[in-house]
Amino acid sequence: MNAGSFNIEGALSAGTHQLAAFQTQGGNISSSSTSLAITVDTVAPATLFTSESAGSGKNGKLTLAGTSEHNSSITVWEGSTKLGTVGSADDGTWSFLGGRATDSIHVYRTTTTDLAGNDAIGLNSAILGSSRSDTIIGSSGNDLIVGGAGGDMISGNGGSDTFRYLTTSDCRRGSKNFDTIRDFVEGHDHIDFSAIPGLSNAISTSSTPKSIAPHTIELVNVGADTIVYANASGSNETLAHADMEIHVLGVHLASFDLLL
Ligand SMILES: [Ca+2]
Ligand SMILES: [Ca+2]
Repeated sequence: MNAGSFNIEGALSAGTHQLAAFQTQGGNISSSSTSLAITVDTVAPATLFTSESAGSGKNGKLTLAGTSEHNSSITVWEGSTKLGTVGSADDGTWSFLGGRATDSIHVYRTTTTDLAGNDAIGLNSAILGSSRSDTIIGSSGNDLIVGGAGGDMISGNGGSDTFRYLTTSDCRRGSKNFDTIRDFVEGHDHIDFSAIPGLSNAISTSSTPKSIAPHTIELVNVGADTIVYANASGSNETLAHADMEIHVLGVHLASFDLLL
């Protein structure tokens, strides 16, 4: 130490550290300096898509939203095209507003840099179907998949996938209108109805109901498959007037497979 300055070099582990200095001279110990807080962040940011929408109408804009580490910089990509960069808030949430998405299948990913400069690829991709009947095959990783309107044929293709519905018109009742999910894996995958108001209850049954109670999803076992019917209205609906129909192949769904 000289001229009132000193240097100490050492490695700090990840986390928050409070540093304080004391001076010892001739057996006397000074009082503590003001403490200095240092946060060492060696953890890569974990960014997730939690919602996506192409907007409504011809002027609808792409909206992607999710969670990450707080105050990070999130870049949204479609293939090798950078769509833009957005910052996450103090609570880690973020929302990206893009231009109009063409009426075709889109696949979005993120890369993130946190405040400490750690870089990471996002934990899932966001796949957005067109307004027509699409065949959508997810990545081998985790996907958030919105088929949109039309009777879509959807495969999650491994990973933990979320099949998300934004409105009841994403999968209407009847042939050519309903969606088919081909490879649902219980414990990994979920069907997410949380964006649709009025769906608060799910029941399993092995016989096709004549009518569906208000605000209710019926999970009907048919052979090895489940047919999902939904009534988002406040009154009983006959099966022919169900608001939604989804066929989930090769599995009997339970209420814990759904996000309401
Ligand atoms: Ca579609
Ligand atoms: Ca997947």
